[in-house]
Amino acid sequence: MFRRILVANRGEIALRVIRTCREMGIEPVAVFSDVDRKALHTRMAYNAVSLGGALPRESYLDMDKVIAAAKSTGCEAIHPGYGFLSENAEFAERVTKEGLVWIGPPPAAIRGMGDKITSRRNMKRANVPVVPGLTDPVADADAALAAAEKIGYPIMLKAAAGGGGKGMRIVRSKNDMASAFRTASGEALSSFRDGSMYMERYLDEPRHIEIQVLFDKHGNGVHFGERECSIQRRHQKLIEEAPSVVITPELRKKMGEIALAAGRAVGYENAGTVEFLYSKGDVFFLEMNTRLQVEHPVTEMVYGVDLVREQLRIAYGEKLGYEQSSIQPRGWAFEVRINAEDPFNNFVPSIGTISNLRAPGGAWVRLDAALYRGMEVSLNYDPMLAKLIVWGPDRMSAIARMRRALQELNVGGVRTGAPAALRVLEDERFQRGEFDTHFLSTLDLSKPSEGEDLIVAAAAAIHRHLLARRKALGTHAASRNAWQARSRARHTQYPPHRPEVAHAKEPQP
Ligand code: MV4
Repeated sequence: MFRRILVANRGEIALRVIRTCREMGIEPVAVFSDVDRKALHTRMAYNAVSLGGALPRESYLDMDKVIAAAKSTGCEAIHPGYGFLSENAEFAERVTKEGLVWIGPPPAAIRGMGDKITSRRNMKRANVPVVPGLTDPVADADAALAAAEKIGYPIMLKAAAGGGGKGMRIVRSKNDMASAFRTASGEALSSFRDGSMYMERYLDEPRHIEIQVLFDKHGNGVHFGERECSIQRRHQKLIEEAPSVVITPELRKKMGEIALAAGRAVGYENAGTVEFLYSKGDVFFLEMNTRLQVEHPVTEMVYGVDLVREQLRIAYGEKLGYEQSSIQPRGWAFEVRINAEDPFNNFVPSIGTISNLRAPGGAWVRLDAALYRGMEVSLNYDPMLAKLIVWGPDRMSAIARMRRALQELNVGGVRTGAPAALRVLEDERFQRGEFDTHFLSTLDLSKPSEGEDLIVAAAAAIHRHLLARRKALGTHAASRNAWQARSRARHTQYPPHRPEVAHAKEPQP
């Protein structure tokens, strides 16, 4: 197995990968930007390399810096996490060219699924059911009007270089086509430097369901069932669950086979997710995400698998070593994304300094977070602070556990979207499984309920008290930190010495 790998990411996913590395006896090396100097992932790693710069493009997105950090610390491989460079085929190629192992799919597979027109063509060729529509781009509004006559309204216009909801427009009649085409294509050009558009029939009130797949380097592939991701706002998922209430064992088998066919069509290796739209019992291939996803923990809870461990084993060249027949779901899991935002103020971002964290606990409760007291929550990075994941033997017990865990969770210093998730979980329609991708818009989040107001008020009071206390204890705290730093130096779990590294900077305590 690898001796040392670079984790080219930050926050909760960097910490999550580092944790599995340490459990496998692999030395994880972290990288950090200037604003992440004190971040938890730099402290839990074997070594930490400063990339310099504050913004992602100056640090986590800088291929040269990331590769230099890996080579200068003697890493053998790079795990990209999600986001940043995780679906960048050019970076994957660079990593391999530099003699390092890319812990992810081959660049050709990333490209094959990156362009949505190419992926639709690949899928049709592989007899994978795609949403009814065209597999050729529509050149202009006139071509779109002509094509729409064949497909039938309502239409979904999509950017070929888009994905995740970017560059999409619903067109309900031909009168709207010209302006919709111009706007969508313009947005795609400015966002992706590619204005190519394609067209599908719009599926109303769909559910967003995805299948987790794993392929090793020896032609073996398995799927780990579905994740229900329909509870989302503006294409940002809020609550994910596994399994899905609408997926029968027969449909799970069918979707799993479709997902594996999709991966094979592009020579896939490592972990990936095939996204489907579910509408009235039918499923249609949407797109494939060529990375480990934020919501992978709900699959881990229900199938008892460590997906990062499997990624590392596959990248190292090991065979999966198990058959599809041995993969069976057990119980139910939910994940709630804890974002720094105000759900009662149109989810406006919330910035501030983390003053405290009360983490929920108890059986089958997992908090994937990289928060620490004093952490600055800014607009520089993704607003997701943490992921709260729970398991239960059935859906209602998992819902009860998630509601209890959310009520226990307290993050001081910023507002979070947790109250919105609680509103979803206590909604009887949701509990009956009656929801689709529009569900969140049916909730009245205009104001907190009396109880929620109290929670928000209490959190603000705790925050004020802690800030005042820290100010009063200022001098004492400074000396305590120095003592902690000295004691940590004595008790670090790794050999006391650290390899001299060209530009590694010790993360400040
Ligand atoms: C669709 C669709 C309905 N019909 N395509 C959203 C993100 C990207 N993965 C593709 N998505 C969709 N594509 C057709 N032909 C519905 C979605 C969709 C969605 C659309 C609008 C608002 C929220 C949504 C959430 C999930 C999926």
